[in-house]
Amino acid sequence: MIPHLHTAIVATLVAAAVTLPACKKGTETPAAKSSMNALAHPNETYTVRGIIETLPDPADPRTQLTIHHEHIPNFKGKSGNLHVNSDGVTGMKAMTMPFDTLGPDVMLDQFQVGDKVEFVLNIAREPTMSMAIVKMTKLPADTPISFDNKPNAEP
Ligand SMILES: [Cu+2]
Repeated sequence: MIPHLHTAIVATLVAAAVTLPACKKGTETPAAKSSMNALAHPNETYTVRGIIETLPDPADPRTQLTIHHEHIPNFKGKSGNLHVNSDGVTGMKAMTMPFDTLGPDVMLDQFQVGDKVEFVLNIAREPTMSMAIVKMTKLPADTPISFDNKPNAEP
């Protein structure tokens, strides 16, 4: 066996041994497995505020929940280290993004487009980066929401 290939296989087996036993074994695709990890075995959890931009239309499977979220200054990247953008801003900048994995406690029929919300975002990095919203609450309409990024935020 090629030595470095052997090392890679051993590393994979070790990683599998570390990450698999706590989770249900099944026939999920890697993406589904990863989403399950975001729900049940997150590496990180962030509390984030934002404004709902779109909600899924049950009649159109292409539609989804998207939220314009505030800056998440302590967001970690795929490596598990604090993400630093090319301009030096840390974390995940304010942006609009889709969220297609929701925990059972998130009832989208309780929300409308334009609602200000606070949500709990779980992140899993194994086997691939994935995220899930596990809790979401509506904020009062006069809650200040800012999409400014904080250049010198303490993570
Ligand atoms: Cu984002």
